[in-house]
Amino acid sequence: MDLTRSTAATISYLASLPAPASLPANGRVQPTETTQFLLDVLLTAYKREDDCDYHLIIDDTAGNMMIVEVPDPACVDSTSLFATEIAHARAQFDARLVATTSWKMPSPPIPILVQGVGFFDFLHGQTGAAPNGIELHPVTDITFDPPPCGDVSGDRLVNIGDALLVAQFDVGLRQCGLTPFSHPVVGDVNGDGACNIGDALRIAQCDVGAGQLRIHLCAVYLSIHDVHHVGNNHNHDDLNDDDGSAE
Ligand SMILES: [Ca+2]
Ligand SMILES: [Ca+2]
Repeated sequence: MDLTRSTAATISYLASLPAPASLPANGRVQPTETTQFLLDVLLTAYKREDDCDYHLIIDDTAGNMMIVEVPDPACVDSTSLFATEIAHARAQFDARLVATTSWKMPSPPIPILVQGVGFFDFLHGQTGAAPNGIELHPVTDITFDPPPCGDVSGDRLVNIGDALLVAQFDVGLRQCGLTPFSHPVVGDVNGDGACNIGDALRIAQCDVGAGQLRIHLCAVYLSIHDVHHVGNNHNHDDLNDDDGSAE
């Protein structure tokens, strides 16, 4: 599987996927368990499990929650496909929070962009589990307090400066991931999987009060040096779509 790509999703979408009739003890069920997803959510609770994984409960503020797991790199085989990403995500978490064997519930919940690989767990009464047992496991990247949708410059303001950066990117004068185009993840404000003049115009419209950005439209991941279409889940809700319709 390609860990440089991820698919923007929502908890409600993932929770709507039918769990496989039987879960293999080893191996991953395609396509969900071989897909890296990106969720724009709130972190509501976390703890360190006995197996040293961090068990995180995430919430979409619409009544849906699910579990994402941040494994312990010490317990991961160095030959694992995910070894580098697991160590990275664990370090990101540890830099911000301290997980212990007691539940901690941040108040208010913390906005996060969390990326990880789909995984259907056996339902055994886990706190925070989705009805179908879907998790992100392992988590491969976690960004706390992500910049607002449209804020590609990272100054937490969405204005004409961001529109100009996106326009410069569109004509090849800027590269994703390089300062000040530091937050390409929030550049695709219309959620079509590309970062281009359409997004620049949308941001400019918002700056003059002629449009509005919906925060979840930005949950399309652009890898550091690449821009690509990352699949779609538009038929499940309109969070990633741009036409405003409830499909
Ligand atoms: Ca900005
Ligand atoms: Ca776009």
